[in-house]
Amino acid sequence: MLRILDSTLREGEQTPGVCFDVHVKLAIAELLAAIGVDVIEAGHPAVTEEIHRAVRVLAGRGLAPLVGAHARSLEGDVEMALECGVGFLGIFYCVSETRLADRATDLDGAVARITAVIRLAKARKPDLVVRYTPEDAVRSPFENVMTAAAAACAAGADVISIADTTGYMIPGTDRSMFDYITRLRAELALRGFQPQIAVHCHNDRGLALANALDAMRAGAGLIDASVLGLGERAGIVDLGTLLAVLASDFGLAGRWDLTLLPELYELVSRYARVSVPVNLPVTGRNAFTHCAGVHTQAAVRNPLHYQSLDPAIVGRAPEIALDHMAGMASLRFSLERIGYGDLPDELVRSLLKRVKEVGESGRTVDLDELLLIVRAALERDARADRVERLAS
Ligand code: HCA
Ligand code: CU
Repeated sequence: MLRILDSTLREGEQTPGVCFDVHVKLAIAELLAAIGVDVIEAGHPAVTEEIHRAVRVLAGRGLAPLVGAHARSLEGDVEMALECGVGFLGIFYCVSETRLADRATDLDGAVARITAVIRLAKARKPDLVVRYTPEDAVRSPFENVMTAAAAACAAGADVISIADTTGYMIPGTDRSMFDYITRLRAELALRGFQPQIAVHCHNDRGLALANALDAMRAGAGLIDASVLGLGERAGIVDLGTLLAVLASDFGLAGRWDLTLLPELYELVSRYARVSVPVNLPVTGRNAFTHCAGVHTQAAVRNPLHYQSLDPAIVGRAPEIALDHMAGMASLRFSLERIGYGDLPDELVRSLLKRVKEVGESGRTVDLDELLLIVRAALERDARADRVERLAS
């Protein structure tokens, strides 16, 4: 069964300037649990005391998802994570020659360290789910990744995560995540190991989601994501988009409560002080808003003309924007929504002119402002009528 790991509280907190208070982390974790993610990566306890405390609080909360800690391949980090009472532990260590040389070690040294901490963790808590991530796996020599991954499995790791740490992979090329995971699984199986494969895709080239889906197609069973795609540099896979695509296009409708996504995004956006881009798929303000006259005319009849994703899956509805692109259809649609569905054509045309003028100043007219425009026009007409009557 496909599982989702949310890393908003770990990778997401690596966004410059982002730091959530413990009570905010708790609220985020509760929403993630209600949505139905499988693992919440709560933080790296060795980084600060506050993170240590937050991981402990979250792990002790009895949430349905597994609560996980991130740890370097150091006994001290692992001890600290275990102290927090987590059910999931992610350890990482690089395996590329240049990175190993930087650390004054070699592959044997890396393997010794990785296996020692995995054995320690498993000995202390046998039911702990342990993930080993060869950092920057996809740019490291494949044989090194294999050696470290196989050794990690032999030491008791349950999950091997393939990290595209720099967002390097491109579907359909010789840097394909599908090919990578397929080969990794086959070679691990030849050595007698069938761990769960996770994937952690960075978005430096805007391809994180495409690569994650590619990995899934090759049999990866755990996908990392974060709210707003928060994370180092361009971040990772956006959770909302991932879940909406899985629900609507991969037969997983009903698996998650996606109607809670807007609330989750508002919460994270507010406390991360990172706004939700208006054009972010699924949760962005404009994600289901039709604008140009030609589009709205068709969309008013049938939203599917210009929509392939159903907004109802996240509890939203199609919307119509009124700006300089507006046409009679979009205006009539909006007038109906404010109780003025029966105005004569001539008046609607003059309202449209006014709406377009406002639009030209670079604004959209929302329904509240439309009401003001209608009232002003009706008063103007009433005044004109009075003047005419007085004159006759
Ligand atoms: C990091 C790097 C990491 C680790 C992923 C993992 C990456 O911030 O430590 O441990 O699974 O992208 O490689 O996020
Ligand atoms: Cu990362």
